[in-house]
Amino acid sequence: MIELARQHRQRLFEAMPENGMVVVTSGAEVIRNRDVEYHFRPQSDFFYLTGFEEPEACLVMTKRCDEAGQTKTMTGLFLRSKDPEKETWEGKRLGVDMAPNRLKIDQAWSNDQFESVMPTHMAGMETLWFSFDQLGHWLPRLQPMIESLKAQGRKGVTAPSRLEDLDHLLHEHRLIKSEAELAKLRKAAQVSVQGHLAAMQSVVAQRFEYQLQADLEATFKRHGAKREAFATIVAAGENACVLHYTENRAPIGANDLVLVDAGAEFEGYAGDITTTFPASGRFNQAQAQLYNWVLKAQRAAVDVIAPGVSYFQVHETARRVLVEGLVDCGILHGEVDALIEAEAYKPYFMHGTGHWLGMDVHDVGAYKQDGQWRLLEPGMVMTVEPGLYISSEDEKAPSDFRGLGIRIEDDVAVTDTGHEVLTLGLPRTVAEIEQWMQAHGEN
Ligand SMILES: [Mn+2]
Repeated sequence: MIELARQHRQRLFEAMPENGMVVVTSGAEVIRNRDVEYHFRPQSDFFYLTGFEEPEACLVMTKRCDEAGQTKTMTGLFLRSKDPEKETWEGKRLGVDMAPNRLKIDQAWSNDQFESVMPTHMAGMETLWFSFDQLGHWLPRLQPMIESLKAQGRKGVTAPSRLEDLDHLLHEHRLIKSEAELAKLRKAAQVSVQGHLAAMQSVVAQRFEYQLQADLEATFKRHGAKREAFATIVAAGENACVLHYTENRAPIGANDLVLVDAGAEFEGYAGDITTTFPASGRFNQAQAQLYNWVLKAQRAAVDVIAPGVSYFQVHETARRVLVEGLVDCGILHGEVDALIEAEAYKPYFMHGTGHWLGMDVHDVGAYKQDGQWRLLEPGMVMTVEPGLYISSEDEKAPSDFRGLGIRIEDDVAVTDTGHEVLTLGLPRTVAEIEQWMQAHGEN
């Protein structure tokens, strides 16, 4: 990741105007309760540009045009100092001396030098770039430095005159994945596949949702994933109608479908898969009928993914098939176009068909440009995850469908000629799932 991060900085330097300074923080540890911290995970922008995982570190990049008209770049890092006592308790720190060599950067300073070192690098800069998601973090730190540089105006010192949101620049880079990044995403996807197979294998009626979660997450770890990419959802029966259900405490009913939405994080990159399968290993008639429509929608949406296709077309394709399915199941009545126009499907399909995927599970990058849904380009990676959710209290829906929640999700990369599904290897059709569960399941 260190070399990859160096390439990412190189690309950012090329895109930055001269006399600009970028600052990016890794973030701080957060207390969970009393003296226990949440497991630390650096901000994705920081990890993308450094490959460094310690908290309380700050990357500084400057691109300066010197008196001779030469462009000079500098990459520096503020980080925690070595501290033998703290390291005994909390783990090793890289430290200032080792950082330049190890991280392939020009300079490193300890965090307590921030106030003294920053102004010398900030002097003469025109633009300061940082994430406007962190205005509250940066403004109080940078304001006194800008003021003190301005106060030295008579000595010829100049202070930055512009603040820019780094997100606009950097997130466009992060949206387009390099071959090395795609390799990590493929690995995250394939580890995620293994986890889902483990959950599917271990489902038995009366087990608890969290027991499937345990099998799935253990499999992620066994394959080298450091953590989950987001909170695992294991939702049995009508719990599947709660889109971000993470409680995972309920027992699984004998006739339930189980919806699992989970992904592994591998070397900073996320997988994101949803599977839906019957606890008994057999779909009943209504479950199979609804499942087949969601699968048809999902496959139709994946099929349209190619360079030049509008992001929205993926959603539109899935939505049309889902509405056809809702009519076929007797849940909606009327003509498909009119039902789409009236958004009659919204109670049953209330989310988008996917999102960008990368270091963040809901990855960065604009979905629209100049008010238009953007066109897909090679190197973009997205999820495709249509679903149908029929509330158990929906008295208009035929009773067999009530309480069913079904979503099917794969991770798809846009290639030069079309697309590549990164999450292959799961049984997906009704027949494939039933056969697989009969062969491998604990039922
Ligand atoms: Mn997703």
